[in-house]
Amino acid sequence: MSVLKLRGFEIHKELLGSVEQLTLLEAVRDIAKVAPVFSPMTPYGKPMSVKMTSAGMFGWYSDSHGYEYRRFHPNGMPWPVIPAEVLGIWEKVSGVDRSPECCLVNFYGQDARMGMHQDRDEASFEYPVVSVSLGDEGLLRVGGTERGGKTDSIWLQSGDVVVMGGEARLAYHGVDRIRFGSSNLLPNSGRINLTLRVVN
Ligand SMILES: O=C(O)CCC(=O)C(=O)O
Ligand SMILES: [Mn+2]
Repeated sequence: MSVLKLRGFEIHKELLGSVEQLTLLEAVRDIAKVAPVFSPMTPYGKPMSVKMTSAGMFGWYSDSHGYEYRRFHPNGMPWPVIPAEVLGIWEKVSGVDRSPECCLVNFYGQDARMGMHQDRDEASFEYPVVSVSLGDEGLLRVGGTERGGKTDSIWLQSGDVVVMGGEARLAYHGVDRIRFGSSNLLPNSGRINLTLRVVN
């Protein structure tokens, strides 16, 4: 376990051991049973390559009208609660005394990627976003607060946790690609990323 800093992004390498990763994976499967993953539409009219669902009071949602947090899954059900194991990670690394209200679950298949963006649909940016990686390695690209500036990249492995707070809270970031099949955690490969957010 070690902590790296990259442009204000705090990367806790190997924070989660293999047993913790398996426990989290089970918890994610339980979330997806109640709140199945779906491909949100971007405001540009193309479905995202990453499949998503959420846990918590709010779930992140996107369609042709834009991005927003919603209280209900598209199937009309409230989102399941954020698993205790996930809240434990937040308590360990977030450095704040408020609980997250959204755990966004991203699933990356072989060709999925996430374009450079800022996380700015939350009411306050004083709370960090905490990101947990499970499964295949993903190439995280991080920049500054202006679109199109200089960037750096780092491979995230299963069990790595990234805290995006302070100067990094509004920094551009994205996932260029994954190394499909690089981890044995998911039987059919792929990458899962959880992001924890204080929404209101
Ligand atoms: O998958 C990742 O590592 C980052 C995900 C992300 O930036 C997001 O969900 O907003
Ligand atoms: Mn993000």
